[in-house]
Amino acid sequence: MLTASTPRYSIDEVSSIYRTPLLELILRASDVHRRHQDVGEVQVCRLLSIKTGGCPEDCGYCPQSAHYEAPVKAEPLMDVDAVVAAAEAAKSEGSTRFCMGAAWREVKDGPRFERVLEMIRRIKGLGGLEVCVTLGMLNADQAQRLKEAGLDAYNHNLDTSEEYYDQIITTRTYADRLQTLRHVREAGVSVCCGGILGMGESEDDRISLLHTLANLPEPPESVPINALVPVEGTPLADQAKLDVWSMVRAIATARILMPTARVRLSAGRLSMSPAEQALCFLAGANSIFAGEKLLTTPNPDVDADRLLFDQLGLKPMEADPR
Ligand code: SAM
Ligand code: DTB
Ligand code: SF4
Repeated sequence: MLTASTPRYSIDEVSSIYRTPLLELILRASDVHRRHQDVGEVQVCRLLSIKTGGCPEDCGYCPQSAHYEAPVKAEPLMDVDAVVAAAEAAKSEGSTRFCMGAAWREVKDGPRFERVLEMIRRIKGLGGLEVCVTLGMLNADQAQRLKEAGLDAYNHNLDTSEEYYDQIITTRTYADRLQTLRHVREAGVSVCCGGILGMGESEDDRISLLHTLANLPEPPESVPINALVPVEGTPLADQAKLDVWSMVRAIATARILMPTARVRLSAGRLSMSPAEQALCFLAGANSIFAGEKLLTTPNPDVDADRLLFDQLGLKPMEADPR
């Protein structure tokens, strides 16, 4: 069983929300947002790649896959002190969530996993930061150990629809992804799960992804919506740029389907104007990644985002682990 036994939403319902005339869709999403959350608050999150490149998976979008010749230098797992220093810097710049990513297919028990657990304990010890990691597939015991170390959230994206998945990734299945999400949920760690738009998928694929996310046994607390960042050397390097309306539609639909979630306007902001980003916030996005780098690709710097927040009258959200 992939999703809840009684789906919360039918595919027709999701499709009709997604295909609502755009301005009406934004107004509806904005209304849902206002009824469930403070629309003036946006969470500021910081990403750090703690282990970069050389990944055995073949995700067609990813510059960290060892299958492609992208301009990313492979680096071993970072030292705990360096990661804690980066978390302290993120906190002093105003982030309230720190997300560490590793280019692993799955977590393997042993000294490297122990090191990640130590990173989590030390960063939680700083106070004021939600801690999230994204390490690939996990078993139930590993999810439990992450919880015990103090982890707040685990990011594991479904990325696209089940129907389109094998066009993008062949080294794992959709069912593998769903199994890890189950382990995370069962360990009591909050779920961060979303996808990427602009990989050549159809509108029906986007609707199907949103339908799956909203029908998970419990909806994710955090839903990152990424626009593909095309990277030279990867199979998706020459994809046409995503139109902003699709991004706005996906964000608005996610907001209507998952009213209490953080919907994160994730990768791709560097190619969006301030006005386009404002439309995404209006459609219900209430979280961003800040700082000049995502994992390996560039992102707007902290000053650009401060200016954007000032212009739009947004304020950064306090930490609230969920
Ligand atoms: N290896 C782990 C995994 O795949 O679950 C964790 C790190 S992986 C880089 C985290 C997420 O980054 C992916 O699931 C994908 O959604 C996103 N991502 C990677 N490359 C991207 C790109 N070029 N553009 C947009 N999002 C990307
Ligand atoms: C997510 O959905 N987006 C982030 C985070 N979760 C880990 C990653 C975006 C990566 C973009 C490509 C890169 O910088 O390597
Ligand atoms: Fe590896 Fe994650 Fe990149 Fe896929 S998205 S190649 S699993 S780092």
